[in-house]
Amino acid sequence: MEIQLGRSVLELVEGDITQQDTEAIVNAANTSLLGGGGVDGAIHRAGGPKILEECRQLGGCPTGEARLTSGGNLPARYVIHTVGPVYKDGLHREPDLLGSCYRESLKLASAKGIKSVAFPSISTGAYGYPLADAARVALTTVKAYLAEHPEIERVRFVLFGKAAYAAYEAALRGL
Ligand code: AR6
Repeated sequence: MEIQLGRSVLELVEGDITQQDTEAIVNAANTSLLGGGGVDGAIHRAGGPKILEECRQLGGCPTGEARLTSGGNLPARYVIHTVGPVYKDGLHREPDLLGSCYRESLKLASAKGIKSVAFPSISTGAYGYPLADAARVALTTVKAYLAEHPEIERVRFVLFGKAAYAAYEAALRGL
C-alpha cells in the first residue's frame, strides 16, 4: 500500500529491512548501540563489522534519539540507529518517546540530504509496544514530518510478517 503526501510517498511493505534499496534504513537499537537481537541483529549480520565499529565510536544513544553510521555491506548507504522505549503501560511517556524516534531519524536524514528512508516497526518486538498503538504513533509522526519536509521523497515501513503489515494498514486507513 502506498499513499502520496504532497511531494512525498509513504509506503507499507511486508519484508526484511536489510534488503531495502532506500538510501537509509533505520535500526531499532538499544542505548548501547552495540547490537542485539531482532532487527538490530539482522542489520549487523547483513551489514558486516564496519557498522559495529562505527557504533563503538558513538558512545551509545539515549531513548528517543538517533545516530548515523554507514551501511557497511548493505544495499542502503546509511543506517540510522534509534532507540525506542521499552513499553510498560503507556503512561511512561512511551508515545512521546516513540514519536521522537521517527522524528529524530527523519531530521538526521534531512540534515544529510538523504531522500529515502525505510523504517521497521520500532519497539514492537523485544520492547513490547502494542502493534496497533505503535502503528498509529509511527504513521501520525511520519505524516506530520513529511507535511513540513518535502525534501524527504519516500518513507517506507518494512513490516515483518502479515500481522505487523495488517496493523499498519489498518492504522494508515484510520488516520
Ligand atoms: N526486518 C524488518 N523487521 C524486522 C526484522 C527484519 N529483518 N526482524 C525483526 N523485525 P525488535 P524493539 C521486526 O525486537 O522491539 C534488540 O535486541 C519485529 O518483528 O527488533 O525495538 C535491540 O538491540 C518487530 O515488529 O526491536 C534492543 O535491545 C520489530 O522489527 C531491542 O531488541 C521490532 O522488533 C529493541 O526492541
